[in-house]
Amino acid sequence: MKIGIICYPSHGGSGVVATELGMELAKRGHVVHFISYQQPFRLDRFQQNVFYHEVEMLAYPVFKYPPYTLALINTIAELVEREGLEILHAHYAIPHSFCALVAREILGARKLRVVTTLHGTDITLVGNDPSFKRITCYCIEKSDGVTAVSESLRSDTYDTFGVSRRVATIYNFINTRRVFRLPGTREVVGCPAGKCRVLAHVSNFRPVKRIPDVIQIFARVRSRMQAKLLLVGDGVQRREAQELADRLQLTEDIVFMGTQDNVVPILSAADLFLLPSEKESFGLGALEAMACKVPVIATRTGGIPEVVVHGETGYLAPIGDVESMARYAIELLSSEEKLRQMGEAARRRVEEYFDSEIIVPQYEAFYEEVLRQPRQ
Ligand code: GMT
Repeated sequence: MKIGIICYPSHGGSGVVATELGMELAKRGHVVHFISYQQPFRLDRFQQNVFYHEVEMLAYPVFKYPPYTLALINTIAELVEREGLEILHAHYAIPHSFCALVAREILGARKLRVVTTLHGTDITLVGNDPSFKRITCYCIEKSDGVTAVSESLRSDTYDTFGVSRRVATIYNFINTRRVFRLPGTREVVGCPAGKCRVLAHVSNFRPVKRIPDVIQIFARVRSRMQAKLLLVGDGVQRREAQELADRLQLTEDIVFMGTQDNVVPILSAADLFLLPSEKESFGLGALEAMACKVPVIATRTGGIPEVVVHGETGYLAPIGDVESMARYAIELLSSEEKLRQMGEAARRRVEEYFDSEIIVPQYEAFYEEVLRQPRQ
């Protein structure tokens, strides 16, 4: 198949999933064209069947807001015509799905099919906002195929938009042959195994991630044992997080690592992963940690319970219940055997349910089904 993938290029779950999917599809012989304003950071362009097209935009003083979406529509339309694309796969409804649909309309391309993957905040925050709700609803109704990354997001989509069309759940995935716990990265962190525990959190530091809760949980753990917290990512809550770390006199023990392209060496140094989010349609960071044999302590929200099994691959607690999450963390970090068992169970769960070998064929089957159906 000839597939166009439209995604965000920056550090964020939807862009990562889109990029990994495109590269896996290319390995399976499909021709994949990525379209974005910047090269997706995980994209390896030196690969057969992989192409990248940057959206070019005229900067003109009359534009108060640069009309990126129009330039994106134009790029998509040109590419569909030039390369004979059969599928446009938009990751994140706003604006990607809408742009794909308009490009198709401009071309009058009868055979072209538009698939939209909903990732989370495009439904629960952005799409739900009155300023985008009608357009998001239109995208869901008019796409030829719609997928959501968890059952929870699928049901949120029905509840929020009252749509009657089919939304398929296709979970996020990891290539477990490439992502696994690396030896020897603990030394880099300066926290010797057996003497000091390492906790990690990876996110975009937005309010939904509840970064202050991450720090409060860590503060309780640190009052009971030698430990370090690795905070990977950047965003609006970073300053607040730094101030809280200073106030709690944890500056020495919390490492702000900033945005990182490759989180595997960092996760490989960790004993425990924290994800106390307010909303989380899936929690790709938790899945990456589990692939590195790191148990997860998270909130019982959105799609997290579909990923993390309470008592088996980690622990779940209500949103904001810092005390319970800290109690679970202390209990787990106090037992080498329990940590090892849960880490192994976490890895097994990723291999059994979320491996690219299981999930990517589901996308291929979905494309084939959509190509067979009459246009929406
Ligand atoms: O919130 C983020 O981390 C970014 C956001 C995105 O679109 O890049 O993540 C959403 O999509 C990820 C990939 O499908 C999911 O793993 C995240 O759970 C989801 N974030 C939220 O629902 C808040």
